[in-house]
Amino acid sequence: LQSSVGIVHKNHAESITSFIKESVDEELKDSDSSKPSQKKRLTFCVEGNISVGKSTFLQRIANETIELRDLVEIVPEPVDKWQNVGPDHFNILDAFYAEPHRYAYTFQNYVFVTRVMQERESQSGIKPLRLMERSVFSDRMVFVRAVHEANWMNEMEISIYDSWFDPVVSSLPGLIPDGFIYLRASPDTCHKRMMHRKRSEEGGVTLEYLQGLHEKHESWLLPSKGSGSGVLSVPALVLDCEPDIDFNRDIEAKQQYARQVAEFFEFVKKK
Ligand code: UDP
Ligand code: D5M
Ligand code: MG
Repeated sequence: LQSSVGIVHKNHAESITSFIKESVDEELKDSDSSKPSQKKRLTFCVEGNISVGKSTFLQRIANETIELRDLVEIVPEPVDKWQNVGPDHFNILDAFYAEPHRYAYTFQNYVFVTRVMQERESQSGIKPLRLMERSVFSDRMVFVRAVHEANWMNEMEISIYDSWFDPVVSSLPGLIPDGFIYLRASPDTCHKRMMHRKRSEEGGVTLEYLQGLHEKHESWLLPSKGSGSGVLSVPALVLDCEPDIDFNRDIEAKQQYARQVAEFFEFVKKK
């Protein structure tokens, strides 16, 4: 297992403009001056390609290791909400994959809303670290780019998305994490794990789609590949998830991941 702690390249979306950072800086300044001695609870977002193992990693290392059991609360991605929308129990994840041109924008809209709701609902936890599966930044930096490139969202839809993304994010500073944890594996490995998981909506998801998502994760979260021209500095821990872990047997690997997360927590806390 390899890891590196690096400063993520500041640029979480071309569209995240400097006023987002300014509003966050203001908020930190305010909270610093009013409650100087109160320890801030930290939030890390766990990022990575479809089926790399984010949910498994969160469940197994957070609940089953001494290093993290008392430290972290986990917030899974709201996939269940996407599979069950409104009184008709509409499955918008399925609709997106079945008719991407029709549903890409609507799906992004709902994904954003459900992530905001989850962030709010998980604010009151008491453990020192909140680990959330993905973020609005992965939506913007990975998926929106991918669906735009595939022409599933047209220029008008991208413009509408961008018209609200910056202002809404800047008004909700809780959406901006203190760190990212990037679970990294090859698209081939993610594809194999996805086929093994057999989520019914994902039957038509191709290796090529995963390759596109992989490249976007890499240029966003790998220090050596980022453009470095952005405004939002958040550190990232990169964890090699290429080797298959048997979470029931490979206790040592599980604990090594847990130690790395705990060390990253200490590193970010001191910043
Ligand atoms: N998985 C695996 N080895 C690992 C991690 C995960 O075989 O080291 C499997 C896991 O059992 C599941 C699939 O990969 O069947 C996808 O995992 P998960 O749902 O956690 O991925 P996510 O989409 O949340 O990243
Ligand atoms: O992600 C859950 C599923 O949801 C997977 O099929 C990818 C999809 N997903 C998640 N966020 C988005 C956005 N913003 N756009 C398009 N598709 C998305 P998993 O990686 O399995 O936990
Ligand atoms: Mg998951």
